[in-house]
Amino acid sequence: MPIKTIETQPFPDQKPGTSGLRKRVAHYQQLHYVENYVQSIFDVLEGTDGQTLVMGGDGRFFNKEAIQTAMKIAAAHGFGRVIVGQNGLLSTPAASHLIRHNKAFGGLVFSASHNPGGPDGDFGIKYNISNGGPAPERITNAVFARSKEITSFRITEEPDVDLSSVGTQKLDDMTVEVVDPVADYADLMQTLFDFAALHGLFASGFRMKFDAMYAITGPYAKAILEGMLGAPEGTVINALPLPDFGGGHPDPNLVYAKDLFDELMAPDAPDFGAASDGDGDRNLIIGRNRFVTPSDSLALLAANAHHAPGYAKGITGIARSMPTSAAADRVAEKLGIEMHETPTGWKFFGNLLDAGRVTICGEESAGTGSDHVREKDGLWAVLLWLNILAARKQGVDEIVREHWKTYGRNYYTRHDYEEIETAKAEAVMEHLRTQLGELPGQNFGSLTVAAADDFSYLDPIDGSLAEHQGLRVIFADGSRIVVRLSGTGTVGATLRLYIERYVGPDGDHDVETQEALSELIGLTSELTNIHRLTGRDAPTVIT
Ligand code: VG1
Ligand code: CO
Repeated sequence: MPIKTIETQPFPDQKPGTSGLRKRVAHYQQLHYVENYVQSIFDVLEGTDGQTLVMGGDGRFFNKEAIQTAMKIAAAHGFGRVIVGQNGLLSTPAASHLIRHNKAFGGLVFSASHNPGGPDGDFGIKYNISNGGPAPERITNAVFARSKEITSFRITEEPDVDLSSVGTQKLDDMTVEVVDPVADYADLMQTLFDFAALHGLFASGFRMKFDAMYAITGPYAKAILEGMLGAPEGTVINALPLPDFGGGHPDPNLVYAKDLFDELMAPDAPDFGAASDGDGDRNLIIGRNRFVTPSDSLALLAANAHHAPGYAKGITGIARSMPTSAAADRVAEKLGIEMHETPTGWKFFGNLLDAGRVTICGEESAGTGSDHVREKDGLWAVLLWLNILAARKQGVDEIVREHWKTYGRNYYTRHDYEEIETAKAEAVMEHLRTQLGELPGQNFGSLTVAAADDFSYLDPIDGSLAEHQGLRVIFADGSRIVVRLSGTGTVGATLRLYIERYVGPDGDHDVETQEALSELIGLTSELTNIHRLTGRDAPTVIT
């Protein structure tokens, strides 16, 4: 079939955010919106002729249509092969693995992650490079620039590819390989974890609940936990991926996974609870009567990774996003390994992982991962936790408490103010930004400001500079307030306030989190003037 060149008008708003280009579905459904964006990505890549691309998404509404369009543009652009998950499905970490495993040129991930799906929900497209990780800003900036001047795209007129069964087909000269989305990923997990020990754990009566939130991790969790590890059927709940995630919000936090939380806090609770997000890269970890904050989870996984065969030799370093609590820093210090503080978003970890400078990375937003892929990985974190529980023969609560007794506890919370008018959100940022210079040295109650700045990051590997990555107020006792604007929302602006206080090994580790942070929370309101400037009297989400 002929390849057609079709004229188009540029869109002004195809600027990728923290993790790809996310917009309302209706926005993506505009004529040529997908075509323009995909063509703009391909236009800035060099040497794509005959190369392999991986494609797959979290199964949300519009996944099927967008993937067909992208394959047709890839064929017209001269790619030699597309590896695509059956029915267009791949979790984000599985996509990352397939890119690496097949030495692909890159990949397209169709997802808006934790954002709601369905016709009124969100959609997203993200380009990943050959290391399996999200494209760095050098590429995303070039894509945005290209999208503002694009005048045509090229597309084959072949009919849609049948993605319903595994096998190889042709789309013009391009080979399309439809693969089982789970198989290679499950193989990778077996190289990292002691599956025999995990099998033994479940055989001994260990009870677990995994909430897949009607999103992509369902098939992965079913196959691995119930299929390979012998967990009883029903361990994985809400396992069938639905285009609208069952009408829910596939964000595994205490608000949207409240039922799971309540179950784990009940008297007859299972031993372990976990959940993942829309595209399978986030994780929520709750032990019986013990919620583990993602920042603590990062520190705990780093401190205990050696219990899993894949990390038995130890880890080389840890990286965390700047707003993530400093709990992991104490582990790195004790292990005598490198610690890196990067801007928010997994794309900043790629260089450090590629260079072997760090093994484990994490973010306060429930993302943890390692050098096995170049994305955060929800199920990986769950399996590492299980491996640690099996090896240490202790419960989550006991392990967390011992950790605090050794390293101290970083009380931590995030307050989100969602969908605020952009101008108002910017006014809050500006209000705090103008005070940064005069804050150091000032006292507020028991707190003294040690430093205040607008975070910037100089990548130690490629020397690139990322500026304006969040406002920080750091206190003499290690407490911190961080304020930044979200880069994944699709409507208005979301302000995130991150609040942290450190209590040493001998301090009180049993205070309720909001209570432990109340002085800092009050001070954050004062310094940002958030209530008056936004007209909101409380956050939308507290995690
Ligand atoms: C949020 C999180 C960030 C995460 C990003 C993508 O970004 O804060 O830590 O990397 O989502 O995760 P932002 O800019 O809204 O704060 V996912 O699971 O949505 O791909
Ligand atoms: Co995600």
